[in-house]
Amino acid sequence: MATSTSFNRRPHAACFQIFRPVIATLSLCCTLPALADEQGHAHHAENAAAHAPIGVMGEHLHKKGGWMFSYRFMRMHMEGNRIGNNNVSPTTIATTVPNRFFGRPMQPPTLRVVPTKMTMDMHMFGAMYAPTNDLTLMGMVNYVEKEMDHLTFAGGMGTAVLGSFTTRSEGFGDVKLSGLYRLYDDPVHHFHLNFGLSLPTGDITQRDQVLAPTGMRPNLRLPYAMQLGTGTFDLLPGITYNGRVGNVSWGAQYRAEIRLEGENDEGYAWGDKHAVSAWAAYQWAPWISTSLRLDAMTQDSIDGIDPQVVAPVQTADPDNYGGERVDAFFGVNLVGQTGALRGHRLAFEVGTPIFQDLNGPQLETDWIATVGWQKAF
Ligand SMILES: [Cu+2]
Repeated sequence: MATSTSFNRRPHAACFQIFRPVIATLSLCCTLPALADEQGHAHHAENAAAHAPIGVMGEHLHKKGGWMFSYRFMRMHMEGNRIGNNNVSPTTIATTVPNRFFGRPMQPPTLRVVPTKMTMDMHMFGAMYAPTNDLTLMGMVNYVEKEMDHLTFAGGMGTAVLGSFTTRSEGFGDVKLSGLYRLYDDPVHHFHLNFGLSLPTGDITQRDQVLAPTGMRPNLRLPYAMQLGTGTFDLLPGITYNGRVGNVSWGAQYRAEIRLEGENDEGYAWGDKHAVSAWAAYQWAPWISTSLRLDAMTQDSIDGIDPQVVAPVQTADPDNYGGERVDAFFGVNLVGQTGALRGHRLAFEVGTPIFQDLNGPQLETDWIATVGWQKAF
C-alpha cells in the first residue's frame, strides 16, 4: 500500500522552467544586431569576449573606481544514485547498503529511505568595486532553495515501498567576500590572484517532515545536503588566467574552498574542495560570443557528525559526501552595444557531467544551468 506526501512528478516542467529564460535570451539576441546597426560601429562599449562564461566567478578585474552589479540564477538538477562510477537503484540501496545508525532505537540494518531527485536553485547577487587598478573587491549574497524527493521502503527489510515524500529548505546562504589582485598583464595574457572568505551566514539547522519506514511522519533536522550554509569560515583561494587574440579568447581558473575550522556549531565540517576550469570562446560579433568550458573538481567527505542527524538515509551519513566530477559546459555571452542595452551583459551557460565518481550512495548530477545579468558603471 503506497501513500504519498506532496510528491512531485514534473521533471519536464522543471526542465522547461530553466529553458524559458534561455529562450527569452535568444529572442533578445535577435534584436541586438538591429540596434547595433542603427549607429554603425559602437565605440567604447565593452564587447562579448571581454568576459569568461557566466558560470565562472571572479574572472575579471575592473579599472580604478569601477563598479559592477550582477544577478545570477543557477539551477542544479540531480536524479538517480551512484556508488563510485556505478548507478545503483533505490531497491538495491534499501536492501544492501548498511545503516550506520543500526543498533540505535528504531534504526534498521540497511538504509530504508532513498533520495531519488534533488533540485537546488541559487539566486546570487553580486557587487564589485575597484579601489585601485590592481585590486578589485567583490561581495556576493546567495538565496538558496532546495528540494529533495525520497522513496520510503516499508519496515526494516524487503522491497515493498511504503510511500514517497519531499523535503524543502530555503533561505540566505553563506556571504562571500573576495579580493582579486592583478599579478601580470600584457596585451595577450592576464593573471590575477583570487582570495576570498566565506562567512557562515547560512542556516544549518533547517527541519522538515519526513516519512519514516514505520509510517510515522516526524519533523526532523534535515541532512547536510539540505542545509543552507557550511557553518564554518571558509577560505576561498584561487588563481585566474585570461588570454585573448582578436575574436578568440580563452582562460583557466583554479579555485578552492578550505575550511578554516575543524567543526561548526553542530559538530562537523564540509570536505575541502579543489576545482580547475578551462574555457575557450569565439566572438562572432561584438555583441555575441559562445564558449565551451570544462570544469573538474574534487571534494572530501564531511568530517565529524551532527548528532541531531540520525536516519536510515544515505544523506545522514557524512561519508556519503564528496567525490570527483568533470562537467562540460556550453555558454553564450551577449553584450548590448548601443541604446538602452549598451553595456548590459546577459549570459547563460548550461552543462552536464561527463564523469562522476561519488562517495556514495549519493545523488548524481544531471545538469547545471546558469543565467546572469551584469552591468558595470
Ligand atoms: Cu565585474
